[in-house]
Amino acid sequence: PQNQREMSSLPPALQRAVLSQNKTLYGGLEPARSNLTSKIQAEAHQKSHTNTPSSENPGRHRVLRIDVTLSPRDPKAPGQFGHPVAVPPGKKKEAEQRWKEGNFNVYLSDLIPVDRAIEDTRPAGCAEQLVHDNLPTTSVIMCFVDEVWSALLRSVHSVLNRSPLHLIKEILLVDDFSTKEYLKANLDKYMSQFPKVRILHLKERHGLIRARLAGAQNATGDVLTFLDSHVECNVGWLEPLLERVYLNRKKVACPVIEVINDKDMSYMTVDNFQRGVFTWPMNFGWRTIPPDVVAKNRIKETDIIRCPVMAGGLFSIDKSYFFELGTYDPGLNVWGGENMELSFKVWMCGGEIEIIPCSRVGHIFRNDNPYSFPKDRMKTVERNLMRVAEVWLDEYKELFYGHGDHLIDQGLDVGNLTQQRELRKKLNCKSFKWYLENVFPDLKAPIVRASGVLINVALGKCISIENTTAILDDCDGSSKLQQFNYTWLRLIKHGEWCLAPIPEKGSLSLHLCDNRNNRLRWLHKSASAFHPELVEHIVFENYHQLLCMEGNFSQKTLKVAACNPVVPNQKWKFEKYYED
Ligand code: LR7
Ligand code: MN
Repeated sequence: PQNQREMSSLPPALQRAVLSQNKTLYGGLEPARSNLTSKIQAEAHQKSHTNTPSSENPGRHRVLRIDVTLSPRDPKAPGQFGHPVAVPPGKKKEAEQRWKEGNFNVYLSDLIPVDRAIEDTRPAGCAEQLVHDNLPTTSVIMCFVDEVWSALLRSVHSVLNRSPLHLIKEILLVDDFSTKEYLKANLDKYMSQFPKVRILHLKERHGLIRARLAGAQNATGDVLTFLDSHVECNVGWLEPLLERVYLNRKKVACPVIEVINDKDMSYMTVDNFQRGVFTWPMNFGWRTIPPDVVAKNRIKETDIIRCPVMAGGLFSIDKSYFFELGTYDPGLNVWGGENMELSFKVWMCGGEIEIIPCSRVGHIFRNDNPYSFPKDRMKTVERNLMRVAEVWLDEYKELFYGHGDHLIDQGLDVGNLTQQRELRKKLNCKSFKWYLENVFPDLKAPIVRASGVLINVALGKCISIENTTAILDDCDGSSKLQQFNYTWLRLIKHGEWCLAPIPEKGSLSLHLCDNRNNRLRWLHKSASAFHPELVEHIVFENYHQLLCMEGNFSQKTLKVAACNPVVPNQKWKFEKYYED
Protein backbone atom coordinates (compact mmCIF):
# COMPACT_ATOMS: atom_id res chain seq x y z
CA PRO A 1 0.00 0.00 0.00
CA GLN A 2 0.99 3.56 -0.58
CA ASN A 3 1.79 5.57 2.44
CA GLN A 4 -0.14 8.62 1.41
CA ARG A 5 -3.83 8.90 1.99
CA GLU A 6 -4.91 10.06 -1.42
CA MET A 7 -8.18 11.76 -2.06
CA SER A 8 -10.13 11.80 -5.26
CA SER A 9 -13.76 11.59 -6.14
CA LEU A 10 -16.19 9.27 -7.79
CA PRO A 11 -16.68 9.74 -11.52
CA PRO A 12 -20.08 10.96 -12.72
CA ALA A 13 -20.85 7.52 -14.09
CA LEU A 14 -20.65 6.04 -10.65
CA GLN A 15 -22.64 8.79 -9.06
CA ARG A 16 -25.38 8.01 -11.52
CA ALA A 17 -25.06 4.35 -10.72
CA VAL A 18 -25.36 5.13 -7.07
CA LEU A 19 -28.37 7.32 -7.46
CA SER A 20 -30.29 5.47 -10.10
CA GLN A 21 -30.01 1.96 -8.79
CA ASN A 22 -31.77 1.17 -5.67
CA LYS A 23 -29.47 -1.67 -4.91
CA THR A 24 -26.44 -1.55 -2.73
CA LEU A 25 -24.54 1.67 -2.76
CA TYR A 26 -21.70 0.06 -4.76
CA GLY A 27 -19.08 -0.42 -2.07
CA GLY A 28 -20.54 2.52 -0.19
CA LEU A 29 -23.01 2.12 2.56
CA GLU A 30 -24.22 -1.02 4.13
CA PRO A 31 -27.44 -1.69 2.27
CA ALA A 32 -29.94 -2.08 5.01
CA ARG A 33 -30.37 0.71 7.48
CA SER A 34 -32.80 -1.57 9.20
CA ASN A 35 -30.09 -3.97 10.28
CA LEU A 36 -29.41 -4.64 13.87
CA THR A 37 -26.76 -2.01 14.45
CA SER A 38 -28.85 0.71 12.92
CA LYS A 39 -31.70 -0.25 15.15
CA ILE A 40 -29.38 -0.17 18.08
CA GLN A 41 -28.08 3.18 16.92
CA ALA A 42 -31.59 4.54 16.69
CA GLU A 43 -32.52 3.30 20.12
CA ALA A 44 -29.31 4.61 21.54
CA HIS A 45 -29.96 7.92 19.92
CA GLN A 46 -33.37 8.21 21.53
CA LYS A 47 -31.92 7.43 24.86
CA SER A 48 -28.88 9.60 24.47
CA HIS A 49 -27.87 11.37 27.62
CA THR A 50 -29.53 8.70 29.69
CA ASN A 51 -27.32 5.94 30.87
CA THR A 52 -29.04 2.91 29.44
CA PRO A 53 -29.44 0.19 32.05
CA SER A 54 -28.79 -3.18 30.54
CA SER A 55 -32.19 -4.44 31.65
CA GLU A 56 -33.79 -2.21 29.02
CA ASN A 57 -31.58 -3.67 26.33
CA PRO A 58 -31.24 -7.29 27.21
CA GLY A 59 -28.12 -8.80 25.78
CA ARG A 60 -26.52 -5.50 24.90
CA HIS A 61 -24.48 -2.83 26.57
CA ARG A 62 -22.80 0.42 25.75
CA VAL A 63 -19.33 0.53 24.31
CA LEU A 64 -17.05 0.70 27.28
CA ARG A 65 -15.15 3.83 28.12
CA ILE A 66 -12.39 2.20 30.02
CA ASP A 67 -9.60 4.37 28.78
CA VAL A 68 -7.33 4.62 31.76
CA THR A 69 -5.12 7.06 29.90
CA LEU A 70 -7.79 9.74 29.92
CA SER A 71 -6.31 11.03 33.13
CA PRO A 72 -2.68 10.39 32.36
CA ARG A 73 -0.07 9.91 35.01
CA ASP A 74 1.87 12.85 33.68
CA PRO A 75 -0.36 15.26 31.76
CA LYS A 76 2.62 17.49 31.00
CA ALA A 77 4.70 14.82 29.32
CA PRO A 78 5.62 15.51 25.68
CA GLY A 79 3.20 14.14 23.11
CA GLN A 80 0.47 13.77 25.68
CA PHE A 81 -3.06 13.84 24.21
CA GLY A 82 -1.54 13.20 20.81
CA HIS A 83 -0.10 16.69 20.54
CA PRO A 84 2.87 17.32 18.25
CA VAL A 85 6.32 17.34 19.76
CA ALA A 86 9.38 19.30 18.67
CA VAL A 87 12.92 17.99 18.95
CA PRO A 88 14.83 20.18 21.44
CA PRO A 89 17.40 22.40 19.69
CA GLY A 90 20.40 20.56 21.08
CA LYS A 91 19.04 17.18 20.03
CA LYS A 92 18.50 17.71 16.32
CA LYS A 93 21.58 15.73 15.29
CA GLU A 94 20.72 12.84 17.51
CA ALA A 95 17.14 12.78 16.24
CA GLU A 96 18.35 12.82 12.67
CA GLN A 97 20.72 9.97 13.26
CA ARG A 98 18.11 7.85 14.90
CA TRP A 99 15.53 8.37 12.17
CA LYS A 100 16.76 5.37 10.19
CA GLU A 101 16.11 2.99 13.08
CA GLY A 102 12.47 3.09 12.08
CA ASN A 103 12.17 5.61 9.27
CA PHE A 104 10.25 7.93 11.55
CA ASN A 105 11.17 10.17 14.47
CA VAL A 106 12.44 7.48 16.80
CA TYR A 107 13.96 10.06 19.11
CA LEU A 108 10.54 11.57 19.79
CA SER A 109 8.88 8.19 20.03
CA ASP A 110 11.26 7.40 22.87
CA LEU A 111 10.52 10.73 24.49
CA ILE A 112 6.75 10.45 24.76
CA PRO A 113 5.02 8.12 27.23
CA VAL A 114 4.32 4.57 26.08
CA ASP A 115 0.81 4.99 27.43
CA ARG A 116 0.09 8.54 26.36
CA ALA A 117 -3.47 9.76 26.01
CA ILE A 118 -4.78 10.59 22.56
CA GLU A 119 -7.81 12.54 21.55
CA ASP A 120 -11.04 10.56 21.17
CA THR A 121 -11.57 11.17 17.47
CA ARG A 122 -14.72 9.09 17.05
CA PRO A 123 -17.74 10.74 15.45
CA ALA A 124 -20.49 11.84 17.80
CA GLY A 125 -22.72 8.97 18.77
CA CYS A 126 -20.09 6.27 18.83
CA ALA A 127 -19.73 6.33 22.60
CA GLU A 128 -23.47 5.74 22.94
CA GLN A 129 -23.61 2.74 20.65
CA LEU A 130 -24.61 -0.60 22.02
CA VAL A 131 -22.87 -3.87 21.42
CA HIS A 132 -23.80 -7.40 22.35
CA ASP A 133 -22.83 -8.75 25.75
CA ASN A 134 -21.68 -12.03 24.27
CA LEU A 135 -19.20 -10.80 21.70
CA PRO A 136 -16.57 -13.33 20.63
CA THR A 137 -13.07 -13.08 22.06
CA THR A 138 -10.16 -12.07 19.92
CA SER A 139 -6.48 -12.76 19.54
CA VAL A 140 -4.73 -9.52 18.69
CA ILE A 141 -1.85 -10.46 16.43
CA MET A 142 1.05 -8.09 15.88
CA CYS A 143 3.91 -9.22 13.67
CA PHE A 144 7.11 -7.26 13.69
CA VAL A 145 10.70 -7.38 12.68
CA ASP A 146 13.08 -5.14 14.61
CA GLU A 147 10.34 -2.75 15.58
CA VAL A 148 11.33 0.40 17.45
CA TRP A 149 11.02 -0.51 21.10
CA SER A 150 8.94 2.45 22.25
CA ALA A 151 6.59 2.16 19.26
CA LEU A 152 6.05 -1.52 19.94
CA LEU A 153 5.33 -0.86 23.61
CA ARG A 154 2.94 1.95 22.78
CA SER A 155 1.08 -0.39 20.45
CA VAL A 156 0.72 -3.03 23.15
CA HIS A 157 -0.23 -0.56 25.87
CA SER A 158 -2.87 1.01 23.69
CA VAL A 159 -4.51 -2.38 23.24
CA LEU A 160 -4.32 -3.18 26.94
CA ASN A 161 -5.59 0.22 28.01
CA ARG A 162 -8.36 0.74 25.54
CA SER A 163 -9.97 -2.68 25.16
CA PRO A 164 -12.35 -4.56 27.44
CA LEU A 165 -9.98 -7.20 28.68
CA HIS A 166 -12.52 -10.00 28.73
CA LEU A 167 -12.65 -9.73 24.93
CA ILE A 168 -8.90 -10.01 24.56
CA LYS A 169 -8.05 -13.69 24.60
CA GLU A 170 -4.44 -12.78 24.09
CA ILE A 171 -2.11 -10.35 22.47
CA LEU A 172 0.11 -12.45 20.28
CA LEU A 173 3.39 -10.80 19.41
CA VAL A 174 4.98 -12.58 16.49
CA ASP A 175 8.67 -11.76 16.43
CA ASP A 176 9.72 -12.26 12.84
CA PHE A 177 13.32 -13.13 13.69
CA SER A 178 14.36 -9.70 14.95
CA THR A 179 18.06 -9.07 15.32
CA LYS A 180 18.16 -5.92 17.45
CA GLU A 181 19.96 -6.81 20.65
CA TYR A 182 17.93 -4.56 22.90
CA LEU A 183 14.72 -6.09 21.70
CA LYS A 184 15.97 -9.63 22.13
CA ALA A 185 17.25 -8.90 25.61
CA ASN A 186 14.16 -7.14 26.93
CA LEU A 187 11.03 -8.22 25.16
CA ASP A 188 10.14 -11.38 27.07
CA LYS A 189 10.97 -9.84 30.40
CA TYR A 190 8.99 -6.67 29.82
CA MET A 191 5.93 -8.47 28.50
CA SER A 192 5.92 -11.04 31.30
CA GLN A 193 4.15 -8.48 33.48
CA PHE A 194 1.07 -8.78 31.25
CA PRO A 195 -0.63 -12.17 31.49
CA LYS A 196 -2.50 -11.55 28.24
CA VAL A 197 0.63 -11.05 26.18
CA ARG A 198 2.20 -14.06 24.48
CA ILE A 199 5.27 -13.99 22.31
CA LEU A 200 5.96 -16.23 19.37
CA HIS A 201 9.61 -16.17 18.38
CA LEU A 202 10.01 -17.32 14.80
CA LYS A 203 13.19 -19.30 14.21
CA GLU A 204 13.84 -17.69 10.86
CA ARG A 205 12.58 -14.69 8.96
CA HIS A 206 9.09 -15.51 7.67
CA GLY A 207 8.14 -12.13 6.25
CA LEU A 208 4.99 -10.38 7.35
CA ILE A 209 2.59 -12.61 5.45
CA ARG A 210 3.81 -15.96 6.68
CA ALA A 211 4.44 -14.49 10.15
CA ARG A 212 0.74 -13.64 10.28
CA LEU A 213 -0.08 -17.20 9.29
CA ALA A 214 2.10 -18.50 12.10
CA GLY A 215 0.23 -16.17 14.44
CA ALA A 216 -3.15 -17.33 13.17
CA GLN A 217 -2.19 -20.97 13.66
CA ASN A 218 -1.20 -20.25 17.24
CA ALA A 219 -4.15 -18.03 18.10
CA THR A 220 -6.75 -19.28 20.56
CA GLY A 221 -9.37 -16.52 20.31
CA ASP A 222 -12.54 -16.76 18.19
CA VAL A 223 -11.60 -13.78 16.09
CA LEU A 224 -8.23 -12.75 14.69
CA THR A 225 -7.44 -9.05 14.96
CA PHE A 226 -4.32 -8.09 13.03
CA LEU A 227 -2.43 -4.91 13.79
CA ASP A 228 0.86 -3.40 12.68
CA SER A 229 3.43 -2.97 15.44
CA HIS A 230 3.48 0.85 15.41
CA VAL A 231 -0.09 1.77 16.15
CA GLU A 232 -2.18 3.40 18.85
CA CYS A 233 -5.65 2.04 19.30
CA ASN A 234 -8.17 4.68 20.20
CA VAL A 235 -10.98 4.57 22.76
CA GLY A 236 -13.58 1.89 22.15
CA TRP A 237 -11.80 0.63 19.02
CA LEU A 238 -12.34 -3.07 19.55
CA GLU A 239 -16.01 -3.67 20.33
CA PRO A 240 -17.44 -2.19 17.12
CA LEU A 241 -15.12 -4.46 15.12
CA LEU A 242 -16.12 -7.58 17.02
CA GLU A 243 -19.77 -6.57 16.82
CA ARG A 244 -19.64 -6.74 13.03
CA VAL A 245 -17.98 -10.14 13.01
CA TYR A 246 -20.51 -11.30 15.58
CA LEU A 247 -23.44 -10.15 13.41
CA ASN A 248 -22.04 -12.01 10.42
CA ARG A 249 -18.95 -14.14 10.54
CA LYS A 250 -18.20 -13.32 6.92
CA LYS A 251 -17.76 -9.66 7.62
CA VAL A 252 -14.19 -8.47 7.77
CA ALA A 253 -14.08 -5.34 9.89
CA CYS A 254 -11.45 -2.62 9.57
CA PRO A 255 -10.98 0.41 11.79
CA VAL A 256 -10.50 3.87 10.36
CA ILE A 257 -6.74 4.20 10.09
CA GLU A 258 -5.62 7.51 11.50
CA VAL A 259 -2.22 9.06 11.19
CA ILE A 260 0.59 9.14 13.68
CA ASN A 261 2.83 11.74 12.13
CA ASP A 262 6.28 10.36 11.38
CA LYS A 263 7.98 13.70 12.11
CA ASP A 264 6.33 15.09 15.24
CA MET A 265 4.48 11.98 16.49
CA SER A 266 1.18 13.83 16.71
CA TYR A 267 -2.02 11.83 16.43
CA MET A 268 -4.04 13.19 13.55
CA THR A 269 -7.53 12.31 12.48
CA VAL A 270 -8.48 11.76 8.85
CA ASP A 271 -11.37 12.75 6.60
CA ASN A 272 -14.59 10.85 6.97
CA PHE A 273 -16.24 8.76 4.27
CA GLN A 274 -13.14 7.15 2.88
CA ARG A 275 -13.15 3.87 1.05
CA GLY A 276 -10.20 1.57 0.41
CA VAL A 277 -9.77 1.21 -3.34
CA PHE A 278 -7.06 0.43 -5.86
CA THR A 279 -5.87 1.72 -9.19
CA TRP A 280 -4.04 -0.27 -11.84
CA PRO A 281 -1.67 -2.05 -11.53
CA MET A 282 -3.21 -2.85 -8.14
CA ASN A 283 -1.98 0.10 -6.11
CA PHE A 284 -3.91 0.53 -2.90
CA GLY A 285 -5.34 3.98 -2.14
CA TRP A 286 -8.10 5.87 -0.39
CA ARG A 287 -10.99 7.56 -2.10
CA THR A 288 -13.49 9.83 -0.43
CA ILE A 289 -17.17 9.36 -1.16
CA PRO A 290 -18.07 12.71 -2.76
CA PRO A 291 -20.04 15.16 -0.62
CA ASP A 292 -23.05 15.20 -2.90
CA VAL A 293 -23.35 11.41 -2.72
CA VAL A 294 -23.03 11.63 1.05
CA ALA A 295 -25.70 14.31 1.19
CA LYS A 296 -28.17 12.69 -1.21
CA ASN A 297 -27.97 9.35 0.54
CA ARG A 298 -27.85 10.91 3.99
CA ILE A 299 -24.77 8.95 4.89
CA LYS A 300 -23.90 9.57 8.51
CA GLU A 301 -20.40 9.80 9.91
CA THR A 302 -21.02 6.68 11.94
CA ASP A 303 -22.33 4.64 8.99
CA ILE A 304 -20.36 1.62 8.02
CA ILE A 305 -18.53 1.90 4.72
CA ARG A 306 -18.09 -1.08 2.47
CA CYS A 307 -14.73 -1.21 0.76
CA PRO A 308 -13.54 -2.86 -2.44
CA VAL A 309 -10.20 -3.52 -0.76
CA MET A 310 -8.64 -3.15 2.66
CA ALA A 311 -5.37 -1.41 3.48
CA GLY A 312 -4.15 -4.69 4.85
CA GLY A 313 -2.67 -4.06 8.24
CA LEU A 314 -5.56 -3.62 10.61
CA PHE A 315 -8.65 -5.80 10.63
CA SER A 316 -10.72 -8.35 12.49
CA ILE A 317 -11.77 -11.60 10.88
CA ASP A 318 -13.49 -14.65 12.27
CA LYS A 319 -10.78 -17.23 12.76
CA SER A 320 -12.66 -20.18 11.33
CA TYR A 321 -13.69 -18.06 8.35
CA PHE A 322 -10.08 -17.06 7.76
CA PHE A 323 -9.12 -20.71 7.56
CA GLU A 324 -12.17 -21.58 5.51
CA LEU A 325 -10.92 -19.03 2.97
CA GLY A 326 -7.58 -20.78 2.92
CA THR A 327 -5.87 -17.95 4.85
CA TYR A 328 -3.52 -15.89 2.71
CA ASP A 329 -2.05 -17.62 -0.28
CA PRO A 330 0.97 -19.14 1.50
CA GLY A 331 2.92 -18.71 -1.72
CA LEU A 332 3.02 -14.95 -1.20
CA ASN A 333 6.43 -13.80 -0.04
CA VAL A 334 7.45 -11.39 2.71
CA TRP A 335 5.28 -8.30 2.26
CA GLY A 336 2.79 -6.73 -0.11
CA GLY A 337 -0.22 -7.70 -2.18
CA GLU A 338 -1.72 -9.88 0.52
CA ASN A 339 -4.33 -7.20 1.20
CA MET A 340 -5.48 -7.44 -2.42
CA GLU A 341 -5.57 -11.20 -2.28
CA LEU A 342 -7.66 -11.34 0.86
CA SER A 343 -9.96 -8.56 -0.32
CA PHE A 344 -10.78 -10.23 -3.62
CA LYS A 345 -11.16 -13.56 -1.93
CA VAL A 346 -13.51 -12.23 0.72
CA TRP A 347 -15.78 -10.36 -1.69
CA MET A 348 -15.79 -12.93 -4.46
CA CYS A 349 -16.35 -15.84 -2.09
CA GLY A 350 -19.31 -14.49 -0.17
CA GLY A 351 -17.90 -12.11 2.44
CA GLU A 352 -17.70 -8.37 2.92
CA ILE A 353 -15.08 -5.81 3.85
CA GLU A 354 -16.11 -2.89 5.95
CA ILE A 355 -14.65 0.19 7.54
CA ILE A 356 -16.20 0.87 10.92
CA PRO A 357 -16.06 4.62 11.64
CA CYS A 358 -16.54 4.12 15.37
CA SER A 359 -13.32 2.10 15.51
CA ARG A 360 -10.18 4.16 15.10
CA VAL A 361 -6.54 3.20 15.23
CA GLY A 362 -3.53 5.41 14.58
CA HIS A 363 -0.65 4.13 12.47
CA ILE A 364 2.79 5.57 11.84
CA PHE A 365 2.90 6.19 8.10
CA ARG A 366 6.42 6.31 6.77
CA ASN A 367 8.14 6.57 3.46
CA ASP A 368 10.16 3.41 3.45
CA ASN A 369 10.38 0.06 5.17
CA PRO A 370 13.03 0.17 7.87
CA TYR A 371 13.95 -3.48 7.44
CA SER A 372 15.63 -5.28 4.59
CA PHE A 373 13.90 -7.62 2.19
CA PRO A 374 15.43 -11.06 1.68
CA LYS A 375 15.19 -10.40 -2.06
CA ASP A 376 14.57 -7.30 -4.15
CA ARG A 377 11.63 -5.43 -2.65
CA MET A 378 10.00 -4.35 -5.93
CA LYS A 379 10.28 -7.80 -7.42
CA THR A 380 8.86 -9.41 -4.30
CA VAL A 381 5.76 -7.24 -4.37
CA GLU A 382 5.34 -7.60 -8.13
CA ARG A 383 5.60 -11.33 -7.93
CA ASN A 384 2.98 -11.40 -5.17
CA LEU A 385 0.67 -9.24 -7.23
CA MET A 386 1.18 -11.47 -10.24
CA ARG A 387 0.03 -14.43 -8.19
CA VAL A 388 -3.04 -12.49 -7.16
CA ALA A 389 -3.73 -11.45 -10.75
CA GLU A 390 -3.31 -14.97 -12.07
CA VAL A 391 -5.66 -16.47 -9.51
CA TRP A 392 -8.35 -13.78 -9.12
CA LEU A 393 -8.53 -11.32 -11.99
CA ASP A 394 -9.73 -13.60 -14.81
CA GLU A 395 -9.61 -11.80 -18.17
CA TYR A 396 -9.03 -8.49 -16.36
CA LYS A 397 -5.49 -9.49 -15.52
CA GLU A 398 -4.47 -7.86 -18.78
CA LEU A 399 -5.20 -4.48 -17.22
CA PHE A 400 -2.80 -5.32 -14.45
CA TYR A 401 -0.06 -6.42 -16.81
CA GLY A 402 -0.74 -3.64 -19.29
CA HIS A 403 -0.45 -0.91 -16.68
CA GLY A 404 2.64 -2.42 -15.17
CA ASP A 405 4.46 -2.15 -18.50
CA HIS A 406 7.32 -4.47 -17.85
CA LEU A 407 5.39 -6.86 -15.62
CA ILE A 408 4.78 -9.64 -18.09
CA ASP A 409 8.29 -9.56 -19.52
CA GLN A 410 10.21 -9.94 -16.30
CA GLY A 411 10.23 -13.67 -16.42
CA LEU A 412 9.47 -13.77 -12.70
CA ASP A 413 8.73 -17.24 -11.51
CA VAL A 414 5.35 -16.88 -9.82
CA GLY A 415 5.44 -20.45 -8.58
CA ASN A 416 2.69 -23.02 -8.63
CA LEU A 417 -0.87 -21.70 -8.63
CA THR A 418 -2.82 -24.94 -8.84
CA GLN A 419 -3.83 -25.01 -5.18
CA GLN A 420 -5.01 -21.43 -5.22
CA ARG A 421 -7.08 -21.93 -8.33
CA GLU A 422 -8.58 -25.10 -6.93
CA LEU A 423 -9.44 -23.31 -3.73
CA ARG A 424 -11.29 -20.67 -5.72
CA LYS A 425 -13.28 -23.39 -7.43
CA LYS A 426 -13.95 -25.27 -4.23
CA LEU A 427 -15.24 -22.14 -2.52
CA ASN A 428 -17.49 -21.48 -5.48
CA CYS A 429 -16.28 -17.92 -5.76
CA LYS A 430 -17.78 -15.42 -8.17
CA SER A 431 -15.99 -13.90 -11.15
CA PHE A 432 -13.91 -10.76 -11.12
CA LYS A 433 -16.49 -9.31 -13.46
CA TRP A 434 -19.09 -9.79 -10.75
CA TYR A 435 -16.78 -8.06 -8.29
CA LEU A 436 -16.37 -5.10 -10.60
CA GLU A 437 -20.07 -4.75 -11.24
CA ASN A 438 -21.21 -5.19 -7.67
CA VAL A 439 -18.41 -4.09 -5.40
CA PHE A 440 -16.27 -1.64 -7.32
CA PRO A 441 -18.22 -0.20 -10.27
CA ASP A 442 -16.24 3.03 -10.21
CA LEU A 443 -13.04 1.25 -11.13
CA LYS A 444 -12.19 1.90 -14.71
CA ALA A 445 -11.61 -1.54 -16.13
CA PRO A 446 -12.30 -1.65 -19.84
CA ILE A 447 -10.93 -4.92 -21.03
CA VAL A 448 -9.55 -3.40 -24.22
CA ARG A 449 -8.10 0.06 -24.75
CA ALA A 450 -9.62 0.63 -28.16
CA SER A 451 -11.82 -1.24 -30.59
CA GLY A 452 -13.79 -1.20 -33.82
CA VAL A 453 -12.47 -0.33 -37.24
CA LEU A 454 -8.86 0.74 -37.51
CA ILE A 455 -8.82 3.69 -39.83
CA ASN A 456 -5.94 5.36 -41.61
CA VAL A 457 -6.35 9.03 -40.78
CA ALA A 458 -4.97 10.43 -44.03
CA LEU A 459 -6.57 7.98 -46.42
CA GLY A 460 -9.84 7.37 -44.64
CA LYS A 461 -9.45 3.69 -45.34
CA CYS A 462 -9.66 0.74 -42.95
CA ILE A 463 -7.69 -2.38 -42.26
CA SER A 464 -9.51 -5.47 -43.36
CA ILE A 465 -8.77 -9.17 -43.23
CA GLU A 466 -8.61 -10.85 -46.59
CA ASN A 467 -7.97 -14.56 -46.51
CA THR A 468 -4.94 -14.72 -44.25
CA THR A 469 -3.55 -11.23 -44.70
CA ALA A 470 -4.38 -7.72 -43.62
CA ILE A 471 -5.07 -5.21 -46.37
CA LEU A 472 -6.30 -1.64 -46.64
CA ASP A 473 -9.84 -1.34 -47.94
CA ASP A 474 -12.88 0.90 -47.96
CA CYS A 475 -14.27 1.23 -44.46
CA ASP A 476 -17.30 -0.81 -43.58
CA GLY A 477 -18.15 -0.57 -39.90
CA SER A 478 -20.58 -3.44 -40.18
CA SER A 479 -18.02 -5.85 -41.56
CA LYS A 480 -16.68 -8.40 -39.10
CA LEU A 481 -13.48 -8.46 -41.13
CA GLN A 482 -12.66 -4.92 -40.07
CA GLN A 483 -13.12 -5.32 -36.34
CA PHE A 484 -10.05 -5.05 -34.14
CA ASN A 485 -9.31 -4.80 -30.45
CA TYR A 486 -6.30 -3.03 -29.07
CA THR A 487 -5.55 -4.71 -25.75
CA TRP A 488 -3.69 -3.68 -22.61
CA LEU A 489 -0.91 -5.99 -23.63
CA ARG A 490 -0.67 -3.95 -26.81
CA LEU A 491 -1.86 -6.59 -29.19
CA ILE A 492 -4.02 -5.64 -32.16
CA LYS A 493 -6.44 -8.51 -32.22
CA HIS A 494 -8.87 -9.75 -34.76
CA GLY A 495 -10.42 -12.63 -32.91
CA GLU A 496 -7.51 -14.84 -32.03
CA TRP A 497 -5.38 -13.40 -34.80
CA CYS A 498 -2.95 -10.58 -34.19
CA LEU A 499 -1.42 -8.03 -36.53
CA ALA A 500 2.24 -8.93 -36.68
CA PRO A 501 5.08 -6.98 -38.23
CA ILE A 502 7.70 -8.71 -40.33
CA PRO A 503 10.52 -6.21 -39.83
CA GLU A 504 12.90 -7.94 -42.24
CA LYS A 505 10.47 -7.63 -45.11
CA GLY A 506 8.88 -4.40 -44.03
CA SER A 507 5.54 -6.10 -44.33
CA LEU A 508 2.69 -7.21 -42.11
CA SER A 509 1.07 -10.53 -41.44
CA LEU A 510 -1.34 -12.24 -39.12
CA HIS A 511 -0.06 -14.35 -36.28
CA LEU A 512 -1.87 -16.40 -33.68
CA CYS A 513 -2.19 -14.10 -30.64
CA ASP A 514 0.04 -14.84 -27.68
CA ASN A 515 0.14 -12.50 -24.69
CA ARG A 516 3.70 -13.44 -23.93
CA ASN A 517 5.03 -12.77 -27.40
CA ASN A 518 6.44 -9.26 -27.34
CA ARG A 519 7.01 -9.41 -31.10
CA LEU A 520 3.30 -8.78 -31.45
CA ARG A 521 3.17 -5.62 -29.34
CA TRP A 522 2.36 -2.26 -30.83
CA LEU A 523 2.55 1.11 -29.10
CA HIS A 524 -0.33 3.42 -29.78
CA LYS A 525 -1.53 6.52 -27.92
CA SER A 526 0.93 6.09 -25.07
CA ALA A 527 2.56 9.41 -25.77
CA SER A 528 3.52 10.30 -22.23
CA ALA A 529 5.80 7.34 -21.89
CA PHE A 530 6.93 7.61 -25.46
CA HIS A 531 7.46 9.95 -28.40
CA PRO A 532 4.63 12.46 -28.27
CA GLU A 533 5.06 13.20 -31.95
CA LEU A 534 4.15 9.59 -32.70
CA VAL A 535 1.05 9.51 -30.56
CA GLU A 536 -1.25 8.64 -33.44
CA HIS A 537 1.15 6.16 -34.95
CA ILE A 538 1.14 2.43 -34.44
CA VAL A 539 4.67 1.71 -33.45
CA PHE A 540 6.69 -1.46 -33.23
CA GLU A 541 9.95 -1.34 -31.31
CA ASN A 542 12.53 -3.38 -33.15
CA TYR A 543 15.88 -3.38 -31.35
CA HIS A 544 15.68 0.33 -30.55
CA GLN A 545 14.56 1.12 -34.06
CA LEU A 546 11.00 2.34 -34.38
CA LEU A 547 8.87 0.90 -37.13
CA CYS A 548 5.48 2.31 -37.95
CA MET A 549 2.47 0.84 -39.65
CA GLU A 550 1.86 2.56 -42.96
CA GLY A 551 -0.99 2.29 -45.45
CA ASN A 552 -0.93 2.42 -49.21
CA PHE A 553 -4.35 2.60 -50.77
CA SER A 554 -3.53 2.32 -54.45
CA GLN A 555 -2.01 -1.08 -53.73
CA LYS A 556 -4.39 -1.81 -50.84
CA THR A 557 -1.37 -2.82 -48.81
CA LEU A 558 0.07 -2.30 -45.38
CA LYS A 559 3.70 -2.14 -44.45
CA VAL A 560 6.02 -1.25 -41.61
CA ALA A 561 8.56 1.46 -42.30
CA ALA A 562 10.81 3.80 -40.35
CA CYS A 563 8.58 6.07 -38.27
CA ASN A 564 8.11 9.56 -39.52
CA PRO A 565 5.92 12.00 -37.64
CA VAL A 566 4.98 13.87 -40.78
CA VAL A 567 4.08 10.95 -43.03
CA PRO A 568 0.27 11.16 -42.94
CA ASN A 569 -0.19 7.55 -44.03
CA GLN A 570 1.32 6.46 -40.71
CA LYS A 571 -1.47 7.93 -38.59
CA TRP A 572 -4.21 5.64 -37.39
CA LYS A 573 -7.33 5.84 -35.33
CA PHE A 574 -9.53 3.20 -33.78
CA GLU A 575 -13.26 3.71 -33.90
CA LYS A 576 -13.50 3.83 -30.13
CA TYR A 577 -11.15 4.50 -27.23
CA TYR A 578 -11.86 3.51 -23.66
CA GLU A 579 -9.11 5.35 -21.83
CA ASP A 580 -9.42 8.83 -20.40
O1 LR7 B 1 9.30 -9.25 6.95
C1 LR7 B 1 8.52 -8.57 7.60
N1 LR7 B 1 8.07 -9.05 8.80
C2 LR7 B 1 7.21 -8.33 9.59
O2 LR7 B 1 6.82 -8.81 10.65
C3 LR7 B 1 8.09 -7.30 7.19
C4 LR7 B 1 7.23 -6.57 7.99
N2 LR7 B 1 6.81 -7.07 9.17
C5 LR7 B 1 5.89 -6.30 10.02
C6 LR7 B 1 6.35 -4.89 10.34
O3 LR7 B 1 7.18 -4.86 11.46
C7 LR7 B 1 5.03 -4.17 10.52
O4 LR7 B 1 4.52 -4.28 11.81
O5 LR7 B 1 4.71 -6.11 9.25
C8 LR7 B 1 4.08 -4.90 9.58
C9 LR7 B 1 3.75 -4.11 8.32
O6 LR7 B 1 4.88 -3.60 7.70
P1 LR7 B 1 5.14 -2.04 7.52
O7 LR7 B 1 4.56 -1.30 8.64
O8 LR7 B 1 6.58 -1.86 7.27
O9 LR7 B 1 4.43 -1.68 6.17
P2 LR7 B 1 3.13 -0.74 5.86
O10 LR7 B 1 2.58 -0.10 7.03
O11 LR7 B 1 3.42 0.07 4.67
O12 LR7 B 1 2.22 -1.95 5.46
C10 LR7 B 1 0.98 -2.01 4.83
O13 LR7 B 1 1.12 -2.94 3.74
C11 LR7 B 1 1.61 -4.21 4.13
C12 LR7 B 1 1.87 -5.10 2.96
O14 LR7 B 1 0.95 -4.97 1.96
C13 LR7 B 1 0.71 -4.83 5.16
O15 LR7 B 1 -0.56 -5.15 4.68
C14 LR7 B 1 0.59 -3.87 6.34
O16 LR7 B 1 -0.17 -4.43 7.34
C15 LR7 B 1 0.01 -2.57 5.83
N3 LR7 B 1 -0.22 -1.57 6.85
C16 LR7 B 1 -1.43 -0.95 6.91
O17 LR7 B 1 -2.40 -1.31 6.31
C17 LR7 B 1 -1.50 0.26 7.79
C18 LR7 B 1 -1.97 1.42 6.99
C19 LR7 B 1 -1.08 1.65 5.81
C20 LR7 B 1 -1.82 2.00 4.63
C21 LR7 B 1 -2.44 2.31 3.64
MN1 MN C 1 2.91 -0.15 9.10
